[in-house]
Amino acid sequence: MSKTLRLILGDQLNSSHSWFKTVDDSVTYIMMEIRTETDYVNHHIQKVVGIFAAMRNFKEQLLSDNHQVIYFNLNDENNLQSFEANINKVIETHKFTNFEYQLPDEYRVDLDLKKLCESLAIESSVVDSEHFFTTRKELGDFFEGKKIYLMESFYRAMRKKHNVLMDNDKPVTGQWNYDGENRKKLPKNHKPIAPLVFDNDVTEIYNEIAKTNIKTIGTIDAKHFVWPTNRKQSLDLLDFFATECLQLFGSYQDAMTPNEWSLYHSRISFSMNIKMISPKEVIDRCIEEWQKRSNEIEYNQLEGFVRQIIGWREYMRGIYWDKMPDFASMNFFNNQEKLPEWFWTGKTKMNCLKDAINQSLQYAYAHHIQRLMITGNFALLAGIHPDELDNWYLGIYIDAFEWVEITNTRGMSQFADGGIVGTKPYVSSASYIDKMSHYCGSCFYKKALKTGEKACPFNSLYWNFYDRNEEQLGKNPRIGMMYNVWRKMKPEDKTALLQQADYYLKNINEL
Ligand code: FAD
Ligand code: DLZ
Ligand code: SF4
Repeated sequence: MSKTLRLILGDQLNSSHSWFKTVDDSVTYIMMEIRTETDYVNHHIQKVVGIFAAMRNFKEQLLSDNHQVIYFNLNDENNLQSFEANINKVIETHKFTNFEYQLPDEYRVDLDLKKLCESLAIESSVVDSEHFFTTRKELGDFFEGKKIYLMESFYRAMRKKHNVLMDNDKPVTGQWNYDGENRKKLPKNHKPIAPLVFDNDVTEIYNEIAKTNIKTIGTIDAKHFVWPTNRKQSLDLLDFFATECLQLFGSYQDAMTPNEWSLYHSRISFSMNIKMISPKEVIDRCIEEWQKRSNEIEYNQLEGFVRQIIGWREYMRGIYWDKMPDFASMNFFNNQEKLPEWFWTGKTKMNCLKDAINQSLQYAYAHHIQRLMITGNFALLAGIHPDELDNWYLGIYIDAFEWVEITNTRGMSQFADGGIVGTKPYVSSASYIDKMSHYCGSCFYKKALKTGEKACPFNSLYWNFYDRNEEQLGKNPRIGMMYNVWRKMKPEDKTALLQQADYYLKNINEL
């Protein structure tokens, strides 16, 4: 009789997968909490706990649906701590005749599992994870022969192909993209909605991790864990977003303000990335809400959100599979510096960075503009090595998985890919940060000062960045204006800015 073993990874908790449509006595699922996955980077404690909690809940669901499951807890005596070792052992012990797995999202795991299958004496096969709108190859095929991979053209093709917000082959309102309307600062006295958080008691898992020497970062309130750990909570979070946040999502998508960690963002990335819900469910729910309340929810709010999911998210995944493994070592500016120590502690006088880093340590979350225009912006200006940044972003965020982390970090944020993801680097001086946030008013540094003890570091580092990288960027038509300003600046002003930047870079740990 044939006996099949099916692997479910920690980010493959997709209860709608066709694997689970029937209960089959000849099939056993295998899931494992293992050191190769907890240790490939220093993860935030909430990320490890969150994934284990969600994995254990998923296992319970499978069992209650009468599926057979072999589950390795982290500290189980017989846990051999890697996919390969556990699978080999289980196949041998239980005499499985077939091994099956779902396409993993990470290049490293993809290679490992292919290698494992080649070494197995039994039959093996791989199936789709049935989560994304696109296949791994689809974006590469779409842009075949093109040097620039324009997100907007991919996004429009996705809208057409999946008939999202379309009126035959035209966008439903006649306009594809409403990004121009989505860049508002929060009004000074505006109190954003309190985020929906959950109250999961995860002390048992936390204690099990604490018994090991797994290195983690950040803090956790294990009795009241705020992130969704099952499908029901993920759907509740989506519902909360659709009913309470969507109406202001687009407007304040780029806004930042102290001590407000999520504003009108959905915080749905963790649930989606470990596949407790699908991107289709997410956009369908939001479109349904907009259709019900189109007098309250303006179209631009909805379009902005849909674009993030079927545009940016699928685009990043496509870039990942098209450009890996080369992408992981790209370093266009040849940046070599180490991350300042305060990236790990939040102890800096720079208010914007202090807030973004402290909330990341506290919640394992920062929203997009904090990641891009605060931490990412500073790191690029300071010439930090992209490897250091990948480790930081991959570790600290609960939603961080390499396919979407590295493309955002190395690509969008650090321009280390030389312009595959973005057409120009996302850098700014204090003026942009002040335009979009309420950080500068109460900062030790002064946003308007370029030199001197209290000068905002972003100002001199900004010009230093352009000066340092003129060879790589000078001919970029989207940046020409900045170089004109720089070239026209008085030589003594330029020298003062470069000296100030040099001082800050040499004393980066004291900022
Ligand atoms: P919302 O603002 O509510 O947006 C809705 C959804 O759109 C998100 O859940 C996400 O699935 C999708 N989305 C939005 N922007 C992007 C984007 N640029 N790329 C892919 N999907 C997007 N996202 C991750 O999921 N994992 C990561 O590891 C990750 N690392 C990042 C690193 C850097 C340096 C930057 C600049 C961005 C990164 N992002 C990453 C993208 C984005 O910041 C997060 O998806 C978003 O902040 C998640 O919070 P949210 O669910 O509240 O998003
Ligand atoms: C991120 C993570 C962690 C911390 N631990 C595990 C684990 O113990 N077992 C597991 O199956 N998956 C874990 N994951 C998620 C994996 O890293 C993820 O499935 C792969 O990187 C493939 O994307
Ligand atoms: Fe950040 Fe500079 Fe503003 Fe301070 S003054 S909050 S360092 S941008």
